[in-house]
Amino acid sequence: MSNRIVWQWMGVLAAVAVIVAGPGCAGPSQESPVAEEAAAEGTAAPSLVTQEEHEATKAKLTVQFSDDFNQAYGPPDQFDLKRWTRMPMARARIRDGHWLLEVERAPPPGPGEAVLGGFGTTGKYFNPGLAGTNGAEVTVGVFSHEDYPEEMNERGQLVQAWSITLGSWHGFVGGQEDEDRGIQLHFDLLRDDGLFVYLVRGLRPDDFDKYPRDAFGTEEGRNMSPQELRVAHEAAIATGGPYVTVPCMALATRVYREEAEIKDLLERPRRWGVYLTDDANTVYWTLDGQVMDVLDITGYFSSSPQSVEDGALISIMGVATHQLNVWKMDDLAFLASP
Ligand SMILES: [Ca+2]
Repeated sequence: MSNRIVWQWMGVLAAVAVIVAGPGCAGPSQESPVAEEAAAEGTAAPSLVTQEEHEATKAKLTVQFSDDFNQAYGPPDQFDLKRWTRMPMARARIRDGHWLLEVERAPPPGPGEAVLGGFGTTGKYFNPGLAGTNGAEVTVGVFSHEDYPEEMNERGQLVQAWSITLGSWHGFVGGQEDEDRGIQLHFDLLRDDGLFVYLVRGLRPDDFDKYPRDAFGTEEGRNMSPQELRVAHEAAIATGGPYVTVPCMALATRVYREEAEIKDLLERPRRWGVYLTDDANTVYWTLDGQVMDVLDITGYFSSSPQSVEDGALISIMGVATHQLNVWKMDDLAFLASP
């Protein structure tokens, strides 16, 4: 493993601390602070992406990478380690035409210390400079883990989190170098609390002056209980727009509280997508092809063009607290405008 990946892994651990402490609740956010600023300066705000625009654009994209996982890779790796770089703790297998991402820790079974792992593309994808439109889609099926006594469950504990990150490094958003750039779609399932879906980007120093902030990473936050941190996080989300939640800049947050809607999202295969369009000035995510949240991020990638001059790395990661954690995925595709 290169020093660079080790260093990045330290950043990942910071992200996990946030996930385990538990984020808060909110409805969908579609604020666009950059657009607001542009309006204030008297210039036209870039138009955001409609469902019709997404479908028309997507129809013209070319597939740069795809895998339906119908072909097993065989021993010793059991996975395509030419196109993928394995990160610590992670294993992959192909079973019944699906990609199983496994992250495991030592016994005993049941909820305990959070473990994380995943795979990042060995090479870069998408257009140079993220020009035009670039996106990734993958179907995520049912998450599974080992059996354990039910009484080990605790309210608010992390059940599982999954992420897809498009950026200049391998791993989660959080703890990168100043010049790194990346965006991430991830969801966290907290027991008896809800499913939280976040669209985030890397933090920039001036974000702290521009946006509301929760208590993660603050001096006062260091003395807070997990519950107090959670209340502060919910207050930041309740502002309805982007907010700083160290180590991320949260652009949009959706929270699903009802058991039926959580099951509907996690207990049958759903297709999660994340796109950059308008030369990476706009980011959005899709669920089963439907546009969910669209944000203007003008200036974010263009302030470090060298970070994505050859395209971006794509990482798919899982975090969970069981002994053996398995995410079942299928039909991965990376798309780019010609
Ligand atoms: Ca398949």
